[in-house]
Amino acid sequence: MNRFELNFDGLIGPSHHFGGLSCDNQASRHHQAQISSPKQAALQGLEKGFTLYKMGVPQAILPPHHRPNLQMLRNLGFSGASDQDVLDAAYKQNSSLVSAAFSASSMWTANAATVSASKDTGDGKVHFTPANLLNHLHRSQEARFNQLLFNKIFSDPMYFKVHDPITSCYELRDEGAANHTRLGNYESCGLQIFCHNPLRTGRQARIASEAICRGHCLDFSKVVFLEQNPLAVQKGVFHNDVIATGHKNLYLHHENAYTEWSDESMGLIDSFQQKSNQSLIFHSIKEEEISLEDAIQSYFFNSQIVSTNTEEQVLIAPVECLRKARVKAYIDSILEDSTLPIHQVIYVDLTQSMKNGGGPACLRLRVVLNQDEFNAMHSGVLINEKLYNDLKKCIQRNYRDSLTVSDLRDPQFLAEVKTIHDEIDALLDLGNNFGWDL
Ligand code: SUG
Repeated sequence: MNRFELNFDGLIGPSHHFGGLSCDNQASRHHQAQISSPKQAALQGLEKGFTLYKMGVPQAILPPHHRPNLQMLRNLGFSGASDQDVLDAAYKQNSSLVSAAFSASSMWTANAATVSASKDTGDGKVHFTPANLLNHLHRSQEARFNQLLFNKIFSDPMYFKVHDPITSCYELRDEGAANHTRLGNYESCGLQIFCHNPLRTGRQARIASEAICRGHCLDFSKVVFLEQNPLAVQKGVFHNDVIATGHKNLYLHHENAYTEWSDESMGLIDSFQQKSNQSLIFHSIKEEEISLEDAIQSYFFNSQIVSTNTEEQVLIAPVECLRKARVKAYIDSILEDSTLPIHQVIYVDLTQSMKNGGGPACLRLRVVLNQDEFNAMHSGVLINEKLYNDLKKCIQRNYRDSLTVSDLRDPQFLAEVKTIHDEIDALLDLGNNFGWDL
């Protein structure tokens, strides 16, 4: 049965703003306190998903998590007779806590979970482990809602296994698929690449990835662990998908992305290729071709590589790549290079998400499914022309054109976002009052 990759894009929520909440993420830091446009952000993200859908790439949507997270603020000791009182009390003390409670960061679904295809798992099920995202307060609140969503969308235990997030402690920090790439065709067991950062400030710990591999019953002889290069991390590579991208048999990465490729890793890659009779392309891009700085500023490596319905491979790159002459020239050279399978490039405008450090690949979670698995999942989240039009109308009608951190205290805004979340959940057919009692 033919398997395919279904991309889940995170719909950008109505409270998208520039909170400066991720200190290790240059873009988040640089755009702190600027005026955002939630409407533009959500339309840009939706347009990207619909563009791929029209090219024959299966696409689905994950809803924005409900904000504000008042439970988190109450847990931090803020109280009041009304929800607005709680927000006001928190804002008076520390506005960044209110910013975190309103964060729309669930849009970056590459961090929602690690997903394993049923061809790769010991029990033949598709496995999901929601990421604990414990490195930053605003992101740590995503784990439970993600688990609820996966349980709802992939509810049939015959095909799917949704795990609890890995225990939330610093040694086990996990940021999901942004640090995991599956290589190989979809009809046999793939090769898994997991990347980690041993520094205390790093977002992914190797032992968390190992725990996920055990939970997903992956074959360790087909798992490669790569350590992020501290130099790259220091320059702003906080997730692996900022410095490498892969699809099927191709892995593009910067020459300075990792500390070293150990003999063990090389041996596993060789043995995978021999045993599976597949050749993988590990394409290393040199510093003089694209510098680390240009890679980070353009987010070239955060491009998605997708297969269309004609089996063509297309690079979905952020428009920021057009502004760096060397990056643009490199992309042109990829299209000319007959040893690489990419035939086309499409530049997408995701400026609003990019200003918080999220490019095309950050906004999507890949799930490889066969037809039976696809038939068993919740179909309300699948993009089609009608859902696209309905979501677009909802965004155009309800989302604000501009938003600042101080707008988050507006009592009108509190009522506004609740209505929008309910409307989106209804469009995705998630059921009455979905997730509000979490
Ligand atoms: O975790 N930015 C996100 C960006 C995540 C990008 N994801 C991947 N590379 N897969 C982060 O740093 C900024 C939010 C703010 O500052 O308001 C933020 O959370």
